[in-house]
Amino acid sequence: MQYSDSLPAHNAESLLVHFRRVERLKEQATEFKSVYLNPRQLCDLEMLLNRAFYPLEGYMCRADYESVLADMALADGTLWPLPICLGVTEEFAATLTPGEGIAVRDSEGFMLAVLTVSDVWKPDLAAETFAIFGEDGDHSVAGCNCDLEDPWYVGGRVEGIAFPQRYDFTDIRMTPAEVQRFFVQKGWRKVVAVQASRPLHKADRAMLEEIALEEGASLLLSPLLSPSMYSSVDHFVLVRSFQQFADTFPRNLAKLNLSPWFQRSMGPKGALLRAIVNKNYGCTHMLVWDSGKMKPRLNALSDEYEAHIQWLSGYAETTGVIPVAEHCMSLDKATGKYVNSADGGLCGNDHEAVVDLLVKGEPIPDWMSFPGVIRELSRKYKPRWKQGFTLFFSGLSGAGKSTLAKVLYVKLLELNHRPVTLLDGDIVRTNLSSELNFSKEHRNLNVARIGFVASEIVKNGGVAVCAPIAPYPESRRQARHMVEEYGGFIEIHVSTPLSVCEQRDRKGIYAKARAGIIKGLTGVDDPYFEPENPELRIDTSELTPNEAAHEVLMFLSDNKYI
Ligand code: PPS
Repeated sequence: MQYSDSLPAHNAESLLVHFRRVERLKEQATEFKSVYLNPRQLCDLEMLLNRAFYPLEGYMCRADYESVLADMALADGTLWPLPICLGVTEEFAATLTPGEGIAVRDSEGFMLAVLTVSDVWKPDLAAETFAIFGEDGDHSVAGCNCDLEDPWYVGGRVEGIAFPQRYDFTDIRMTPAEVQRFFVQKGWRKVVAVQASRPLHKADRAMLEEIALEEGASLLLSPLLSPSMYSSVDHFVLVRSFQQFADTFPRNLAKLNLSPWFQRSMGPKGALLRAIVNKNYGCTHMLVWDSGKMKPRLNALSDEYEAHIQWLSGYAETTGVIPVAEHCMSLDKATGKYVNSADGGLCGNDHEAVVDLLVKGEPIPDWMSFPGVIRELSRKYKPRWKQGFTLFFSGLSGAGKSTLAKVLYVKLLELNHRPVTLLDGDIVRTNLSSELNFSKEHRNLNVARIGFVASEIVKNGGVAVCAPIAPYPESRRQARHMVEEYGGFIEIHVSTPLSVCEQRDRKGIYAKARAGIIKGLTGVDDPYFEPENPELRIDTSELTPNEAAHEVLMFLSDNKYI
């Protein structure tokens, strides 16, 4: 369906169209097909709409895409290193005709833009990966940032209706035009863009001060977000730590901004795109981190890093952004200050060390970080005795999980350190999973639900005591993964042998299974996969409930949870 012959011109600062046009598009959209964007695609759309991807006026058409892969330039010759494409399913692509409008929506269905289709094609993903990375590319990465295995691409001009809705930190989210205007107002003619995916500390502060001085520039500080973690504590901790870090600079030296740019992990070409984006925010320089440097290392920049900086410098005239390499800073013990250690010595970032000390509950030396940054980080990285944790008992029916869980529930309440919640198999099956049966799929779902509830409890500093059979490793792993984002996960295999469980048979369930009255009982005619690396293994055959509970309490105390 052809919905418009002549598209109105975009305004310079964003791809958002006039409200009269928005009204018209909304009327027409009832007949449009829709695409729903994932969090990464939403970031890309926002970067198109706010013109961080200037001069792009929409998703790349096929000619631009092919030219970008072959020559690192758009079809008109403008330098552009990476594809910015909209990926859709083959099924959806087959329904599209050039000229028609597609409603581009967020996951809730809110229409953010209309895309006028110009091209629809099937990309050769292997060729795309090779063009981006060369030989050793990761084939799971595609330029469309869609989660489709076999995407088709749709290119075309975009008319923006609204920016994606963001509710967090709205006071530090500025568009490229706003940032650039801020620089002009302040008279900042040179600005170094500093993006980082980890909190910054005193060594970083000293390095940035030195770079600013050397270049005669101010700093634009931006935490690098991971779109999928948008709702997690990490996101908030990172941004809040950046706010604290930015506050340590004089006002005329640094500005904090949150942009929808996310780390693409697309090698040198990703860094080149970042240079173009930074130029669109009004920056003149950009700090390029040495991505290989995770741990403290002996001074000397790696050859690979130097080559990367040189390669980027080759494009500085075209992008208008000069890449700046990291400085190696090391602590001068006499003065307690960081100095450039280009002449030798140990350097590296202190973040891991700060986190390590926080988790151990040890004080952070003054020279390492700032009180405000530490305060923010200590909300996430708590010493173990302040973290929430989950006791996750797994074992056969009758193994003693519930008894043990109940004893520990009472003992932990008695200690009164944290709120304690008991998620016994029966409680969960009655209140949370009443519609589930005992198939593999439903058992895994049941255990995943337990993991989710436990992670919410742990997130808020509580203790969850769980006691499902949990016969399958995949859902136990999933539960661990969910909980460990926020605190401790202690897996306890209650390894009482089947013969003992069957002998106890308090519920008469084994007798029924042997008589064929119930089917699929774990241990009888349904599998139990033993945990390979549980924190504890307890066989209750020879232990009283109190003795077994004591073993768990000893573990908790040895590991500083209590
Ligand atoms: S699972 O596998 O983790 O989802 O199981 P769970 O939620 O812990 O539920 C186990 C309790 O349900 C009763 N029951 C069965 N267990 C295993 N297999 C079959 N087929 C079955 N049918 C009912 C059983 O009494 C379990 O309770 P516990 O406390 O473990 O004895």
